Amino acid sequence: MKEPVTRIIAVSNRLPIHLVHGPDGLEIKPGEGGLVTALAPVFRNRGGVWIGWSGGSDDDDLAGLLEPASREAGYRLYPVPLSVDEVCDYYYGFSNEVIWPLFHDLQTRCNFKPRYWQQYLNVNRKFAEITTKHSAETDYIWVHDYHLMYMAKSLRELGVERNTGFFLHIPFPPADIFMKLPWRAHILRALLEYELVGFQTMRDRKNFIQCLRYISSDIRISGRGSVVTVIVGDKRVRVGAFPISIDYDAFARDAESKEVADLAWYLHEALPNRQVILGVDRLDYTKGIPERLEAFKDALSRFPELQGKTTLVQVVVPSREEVPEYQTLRAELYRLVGEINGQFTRSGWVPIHYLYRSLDRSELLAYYRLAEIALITPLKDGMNLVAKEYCACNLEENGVLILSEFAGVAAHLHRNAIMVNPYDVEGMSNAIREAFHMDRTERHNRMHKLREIVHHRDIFWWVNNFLEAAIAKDLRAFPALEEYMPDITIGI
Ligand code: ADQ
Repeated sequence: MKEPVTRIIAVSNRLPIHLVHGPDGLEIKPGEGGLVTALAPVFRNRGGVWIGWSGGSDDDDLAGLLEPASREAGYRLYPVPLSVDEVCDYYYGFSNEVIWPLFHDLQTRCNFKPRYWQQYLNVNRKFAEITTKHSAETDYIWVHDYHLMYMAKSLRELGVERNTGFFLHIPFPPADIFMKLPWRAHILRALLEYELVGFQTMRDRKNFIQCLRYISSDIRISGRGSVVTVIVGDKRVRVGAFPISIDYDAFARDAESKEVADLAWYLHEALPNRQVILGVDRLDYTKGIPERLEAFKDALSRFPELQGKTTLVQVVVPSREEVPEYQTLRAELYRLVGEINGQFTRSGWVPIHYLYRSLDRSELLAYYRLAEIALITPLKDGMNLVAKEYCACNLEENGVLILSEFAGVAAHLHRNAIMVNPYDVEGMSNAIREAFHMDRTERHNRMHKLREIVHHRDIFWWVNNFLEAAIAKDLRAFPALEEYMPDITIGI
């Protein structure tokens, strides 16, 4: 019989920090992205530990820098040092040139280099070794995302006994796409070494189970509902759908603050008598940004009543800028924005406001609050937290959500959003027109229901659901830091 779990250890590719070169050398900033946004409120002050790569080179001296970051974060941070070769082949190579495009159904973008796979195995083993060093048998090891699918198997190979769970933040592809992966059986068998494997949606879970049938005919499934037990030969793993969410109350409360309200008013005053259409994405080819710009262009051409009456504010957060494909995308976006603005701008009206930078929280929330329409059209997305954040911040309940059918979040929000196929430019353009003309009552009814759904299933609901399935405990079982772990330290 195993000891009861007393502490949670999160393991992810990146620590929830961001290293930047400032005038006085390296500085630390809080990280961005879905995983950080999702887990930070959960770990803060609960004695948690987070293990991951700092994002820097293996000889950075991080001890002095991580100390204050750790204090501020409210949980311990243990870095995994990675060499330049490891970053190249495990992170840029296997994770971002193989798994990322394949799992987003874009297999023609994959680069299946054998040396990437070898480095993926090496780095997963390194993560396993560092996790072993900083954990005990009573800890629950919660591994995040596609960079570390092999980690439970690495722990086993090291002969280490730990209770492990895995959550995949991106989609799991259908079998006919997944089976193109040269190392498909290795990945599937590695995932079977976790005690619990979580996906964003039931569709992802179904795809995973379907793939397992390709490697074994001896499969049994027991149980019903969102978490089932899958028995493959002598392996037994629990597999579930856990749609990730946001800290709804924090978003709604902050959106209500005077600072955000004033900023929202000021930003909208600069765009008088116009409906603001908002797009917010990381720079990534899966987010469907060029297709969205084409749709806006099509809408301006076919529905001239939108000219002068709508402004598309497209925010793009720089991401993976060292990768040539992302540089190409960035150039394409500049070209498209220039082309559309060049064609339609007239005195007093510029159709697209393009912001290529990370916004601070108040500014992001102000845009969420002021936008009459949110245009969220990824080609494929594990969940998409921006859609949920927009709803939480839409305090006036007058916003319309236009949403891609291929975002995980569509499973919950499809009834009250306007659903689109992100590959269908004319369909998206029609949706923009429909949103523009939607009357006040319908906007209110739809947004009210959307907000209820997001509120009901927030980030705490998500964590509790995962932990219930993993260790039959919820967050209340992990007391605030002051109660049982008074020293906040950073270990290297
Ligand atoms: P991402 O692909 O990063 O995450 P998403 O879910 O949209 O996608 O999260 C982006 C996060 O970045 C949001 O929380 C948002 O607030 C923040 N952000 C966006 N623009 C910003 C800006 N300009 N300035 C500051 N912050 C900004 C991956 C998967 C998703 C999955 C998440 C969580 O690809 O499908 O939803 O993990 O599991």
